[in-house]
Amino acid sequence: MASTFTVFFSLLFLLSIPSILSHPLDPLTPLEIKQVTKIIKGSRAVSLANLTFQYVGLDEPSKSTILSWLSNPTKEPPPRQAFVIARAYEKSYEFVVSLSNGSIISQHIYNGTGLPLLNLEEQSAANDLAFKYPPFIKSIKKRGLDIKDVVPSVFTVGWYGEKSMSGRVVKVLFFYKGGTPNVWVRPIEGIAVLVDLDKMVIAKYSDSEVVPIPKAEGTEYRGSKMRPPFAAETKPITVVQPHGPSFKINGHTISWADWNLHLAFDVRAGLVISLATIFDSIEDKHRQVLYKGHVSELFVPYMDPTEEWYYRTFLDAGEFGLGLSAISLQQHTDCPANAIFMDGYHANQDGEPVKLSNAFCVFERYAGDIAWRHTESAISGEVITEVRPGVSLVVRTVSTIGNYDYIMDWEFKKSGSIKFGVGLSGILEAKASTYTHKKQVKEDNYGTLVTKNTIAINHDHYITSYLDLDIDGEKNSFVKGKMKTMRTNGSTPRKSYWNMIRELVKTELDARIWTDKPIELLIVNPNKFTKMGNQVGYRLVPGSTANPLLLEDDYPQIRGAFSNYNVWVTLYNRSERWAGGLYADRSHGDHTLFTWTNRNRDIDDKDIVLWHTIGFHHSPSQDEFPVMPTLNGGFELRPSNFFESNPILNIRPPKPVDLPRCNATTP
Ligand SMILES: *[C@@H]1O[C@H](CO)[C@@H](O)[C@H](O)[C@H]1NC(C)=O
Ligand SMILES: *[C@@H]1O[C@H](CO)[C@@H](O)[C@H](O)[C@H]1NC(C)=O
Ligand SMILES: *[C@@H]1O[C@H](CO)[C@@H](O)[C@H](O)[C@H]1NC(C)=O
Ligand SMILES: *[C@@H]1O[C@H](CO)[C@@H](O)[C@H](O)[C@H]1NC(C)=O
Ligand SMILES: *[C@@H]1O[C@H](CO)[C@@H](O)[C@H](O)[C@H]1NC(C)=O
Ligand SMILES: *[C@@H]1O[C@H](CO)[C@@H](O)[C@H](O)[C@H]1NC(C)=O
Ligand SMILES: [Cu+2]
Repeated sequence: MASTFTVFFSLLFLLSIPSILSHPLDPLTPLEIKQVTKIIKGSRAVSLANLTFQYVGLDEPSKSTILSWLSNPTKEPPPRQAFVIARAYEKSYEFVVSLSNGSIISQHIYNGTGLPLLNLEEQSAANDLAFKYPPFIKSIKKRGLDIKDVVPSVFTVGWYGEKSMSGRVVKVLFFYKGGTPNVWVRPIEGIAVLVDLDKMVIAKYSDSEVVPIPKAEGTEYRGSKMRPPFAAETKPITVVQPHGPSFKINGHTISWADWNLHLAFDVRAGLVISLATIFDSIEDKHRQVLYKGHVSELFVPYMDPTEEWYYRTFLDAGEFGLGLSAISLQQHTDCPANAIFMDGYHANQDGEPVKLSNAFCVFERYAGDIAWRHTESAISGEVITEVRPGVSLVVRTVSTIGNYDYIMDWEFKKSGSIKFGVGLSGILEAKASTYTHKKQVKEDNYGTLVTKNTIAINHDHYITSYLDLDIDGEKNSFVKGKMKTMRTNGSTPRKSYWNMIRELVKTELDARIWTDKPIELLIVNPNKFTKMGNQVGYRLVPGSTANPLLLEDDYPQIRGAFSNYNVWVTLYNRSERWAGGLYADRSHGDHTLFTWTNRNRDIDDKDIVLWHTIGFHHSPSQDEFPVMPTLNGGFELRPSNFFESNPILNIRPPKPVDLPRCNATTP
């Protein structure tokens, strides 16, 4: 048996040889996922029958290994390894597996607080349980509902101070279809099933109250079902690139204009950008900017403290996975006509590879924007006008986590800027109520009556990004520039002006910042200066800020303590990537960005990581019902004395091209 297995494995190994040509940061291929599963199941480390895979992904080579390989990419890439979290016998097992020789490099049981990502199969199994459970069937009958129209959904339950882990449990809540696909605004209030995921049994059932379900009428959003009056229409519009795109994709590496970067799919982070470098024509070399960037966590606490609502305080990336929740993008709608798509793979509960087609799209964005311009009319006798169109490269992914849709864009500009944009859309999470008009509401109802019997509950979205900037190398520093009001001494008619007071931030605790005051934040290379003597760096232009409003000792805020500030800088540590902890489900907040920084490590002239949170306090409005127009936010990483001068000064003016003309004619 064992030898048969070895032979089979060696065969697999030989078959995987093409992957040796791949980039060391490429995500695991389907064949590699299969190999990982074979190795773990073959090890007899844990009984095969009970093992479920919760996370399977690349175990990245160390930064120094990657950088040394990059300096000579023709040499053999470092050995491929996978990191796995599996559940068996109600314990979380961590494995590091070598794909180059089939051995298990390390294996241990994680016995700390918090639980791994949920997989799709167990969510689906948990959803099914109630439908064979007589008390539930009775509850549905009692409400006069048709069980065929009942739609279940898994909700993670957070942590509320329990000392011991009371099991890997989730709540299954129910919604009603009956005449509309918009189930999220038709909750069956009062019924909740507590499911133990490891045992896959109902641990507790409750039917506490009967609230009429909001009507289906007015909740439809499918175009095919819409009836007049329609909103004003505009004529067709598209982007045409008759000569094809200007980017080149080689495996997972993309080059466009002066940029070079690597894209990977991760079941937890979704899209991971690595090794973004920009070619500097003056220095005549590719310069390092972003070693790695991805969304680290997405914290969404709801503000209704009642029975079946208080626990809705999600850590979406760590509980449901932004990659696992990513959807297949569609051309012309999710992404423009000129987009190119890339697939992603994840392991299912049994460790089998599952393909997600069109997980990302890559496209050049031209929306009539201007990269730079000037009209000079001060010189008599001539008018000079110079304009360069703003074309950028966008990599997009969309994650739909239950009711909400998050559109996430990484945009690279020729000027050296990197922008991250997030768009919030989808369906508001709503509670059924007996109210049909605001004037009936006497007590606190925790949200907005968006239509009859439907209260969309107040909540927050905190989207925290991991930004390992390595500006011209790993050793960087963090500089905080305070804009200070200065009073003049009376020798000028002006009474005041502002001055920039820059200070080097030496430790992690001093690097926790709120960007709600005038402030300039720079990641610089302290060992590199421009010819003018300015420190070479990148500036964070922050996104929408939202100060947390929960008390610091409230349990969701302890778990989501990485939102206590919207900027943090930490010393690089390979295992500190997930702002809410590697084990986010039911976490106790003891492994977060907040706890790591309490070590107050030295961050000056070190390999450092910038963390930035885009926050939204969301008090819903009727305009967002029954589906929400996209709410956008984002931040920019912008060169700051990185180049000697404007890097796109010498971009050539666009030539008149033989594109089909879009002639503006008066109708
Ligand atoms: C493990 O799997 C075996 C065989 O399927 C089953 O009988 C047993 O109940 C499982 N144990 C646990 C703890 O799930
Ligand atoms: C297998 O390869 C890994 C690298 O992936 C290495 O660390 C380990 O020592 C190797 N083990 C054996 C038994 O060759
Ligand atoms: C957890 O693991 C550590 C080290 O592996 C061990 O020292 C400790 O006793 C364990 N704790 C529990 C509660 O099992
Ligand atoms: C006031 O400030 C100006 C400009 O900095 C300086 O030249 C001048 O000497 C100052 N005068 C006094 C009275 O301090
Ligand atoms: C890296 O981070 C982990 C998790 O926070 C921690 O246990 C470990 O001590 C850190 N390593 C160093 C060298 O600080
Ligand atoms: C647009 O205008 C150009 C020149 O003004 C003309 O040659 C072309 O036929 C027009 N195209 C359309 C679709 O009207
Ligand atoms: Cu919202």
